[in-house]
Amino acid sequence: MQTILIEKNAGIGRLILNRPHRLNSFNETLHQELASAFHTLSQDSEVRVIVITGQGRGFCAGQDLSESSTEQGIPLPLEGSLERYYNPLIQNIRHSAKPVVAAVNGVAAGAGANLALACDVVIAKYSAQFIQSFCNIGLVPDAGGTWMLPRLVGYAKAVGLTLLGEAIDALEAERIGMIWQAVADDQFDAKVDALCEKLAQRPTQALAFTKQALQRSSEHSLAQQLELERNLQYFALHSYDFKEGVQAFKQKRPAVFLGC
Ligand code: T3D
Repeated sequence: MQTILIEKNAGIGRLILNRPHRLNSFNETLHQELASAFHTLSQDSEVRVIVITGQGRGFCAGQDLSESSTEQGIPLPLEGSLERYYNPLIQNIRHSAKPVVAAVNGVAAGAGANLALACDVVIAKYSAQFIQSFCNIGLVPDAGGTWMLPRLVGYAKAVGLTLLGEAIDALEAERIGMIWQAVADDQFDAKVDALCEKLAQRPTQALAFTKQALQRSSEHSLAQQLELERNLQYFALHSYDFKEGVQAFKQKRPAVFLGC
């Protein structure tokens, strides 16, 4: 792979966007390689958590604006890039049976910001910034931003962020509920590792059901949601990890979950 580094260790699959000279913005190759690498880690039974992060000082600056120009220098929309790349990627992250962590090491702009927000847990360096920069170049937020933002931060903040296109830092993003946690730059790597190690040892199947339940809740009535919880719990109650969890509780020892 030219634009993605893949690391795998102790149940953690790490995808590192690797175009640091362009702040890891998406060109055709990165789109293709990220889709393929995400699929590979999703299918790998040894991987129980997937982490997406960036190489260098940026997380991801959205679509690469330098590569999509006509001879006249007018930006050419990547024909079909939403259908071909962004939309399936966001769906695959949301529906992944594994927890997906965005480790936001630096600026996340445009579709790069919304890539992070599509992940289940977002942890960011204090120095990282989130920018809904679409309006700064005459575009509409995409990659799921208009769906996720109002759900995360409410309409007032979502509309302010997307109409003004201003940067907010990680502490502010945490304060308004847009991300899970902001951490000091010098503690970032250790905190990301600790978070991922913990997630990799959780009951993976129950976590997948939990994601499913939370994501369906906004389109459900209470009655529908109660029924969904009951159905998912039926499967969880028959899992190895439930038996192990209860046994470990009774024996006063830490549970060793296998994710099944
Ligand atoms: O159909 C479709 O394709 C539609 C899909 C759209 C999806 C989108 O994501 S649209 C939004 C695209 N992204 C942006 O508009 C963000 C553009 N970048 C910026 O606004 C700024 O670079 C940042 C705020 C992200 C960071 O600013 P700063 O000052 O920290 O860094 P910089 O100096 O601007 O950037 C460093 C380098 O990265 C620079 O290259 P250079 O001058 O050192 O050779 C810059 O040109 C390059 N870079 C940054 N973002 C992009 C980029 N190159 C190409 N595309 C970028 N998006």
